[in-house]
Amino acid sequence: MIHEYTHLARLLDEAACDGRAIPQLQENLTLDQAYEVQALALARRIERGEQVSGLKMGFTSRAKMVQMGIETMIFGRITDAMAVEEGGASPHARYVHPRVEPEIAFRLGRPLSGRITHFDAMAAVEWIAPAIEIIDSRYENFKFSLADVVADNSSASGYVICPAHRPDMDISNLGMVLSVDGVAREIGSSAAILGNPWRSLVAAAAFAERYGFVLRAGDIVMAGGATAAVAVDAGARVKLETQGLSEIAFSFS
Ligand code: OOG
Ligand code: MG
Repeated sequence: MIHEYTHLARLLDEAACDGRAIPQLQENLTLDQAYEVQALALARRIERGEQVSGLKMGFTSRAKMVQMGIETMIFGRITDAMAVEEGGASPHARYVHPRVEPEIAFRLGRPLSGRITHFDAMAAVEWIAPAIEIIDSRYENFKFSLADVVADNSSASGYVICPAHRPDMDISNLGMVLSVDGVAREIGSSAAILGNPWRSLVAAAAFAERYGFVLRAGDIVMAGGATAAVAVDAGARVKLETQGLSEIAFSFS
């Protein structure tokens, strides 16, 4: 079995490296087995010199669940190699079929793991920021089962974050407008993220304990898309405006 998971991790990792789609897995993996594949694929990134920079939550909003037909909250791991500079550009050819989504990110000043309260979460955060996540499924046609997407690191692929805001500001219901080439494509609120994005950080800490790792000081936690994700073409400029927070943008080259 372990041998087989290593094989699946290699398939997914190579597809991510090449920006090339693969068929959905035909394996009937359990959720725990899928997270095992995810961890093995992450180990390959680490072997290549990438450093884990945190965690991304998935399916924390109704809009995302409806768009992808999955109702279970999931996570993936992000690395330094996935960071895209705010105002910068990311090569479209690096991805299979990238989509962007509006998120809120937390940067931890202290480690977090296990059953924590909203207040524990707030006390551990150094800064918060608006974030654009670039998701990219390694599966053909962006179609997957729950186990497939978890094995594929929950489509983690890129993220844009910057600049930071104080963690004591109220982020429970901030308007968010995601635009592509100057046209508003998705309009929503941070309240769509589990009713309040802080709940996503609480859930992330529980995942960390459940799957045997710790969210460390310095790690970034992405709370999950507040709206459906938007497919983007090469050359597109993506902008996120979040009420009360700074505007962020980047382009696909
Ligand atoms: C899976 C990742 C979900 C989110 O914010 O909900 C996600 C996908 O939709 O491909 O990143
Ligand atoms: Mg996301």
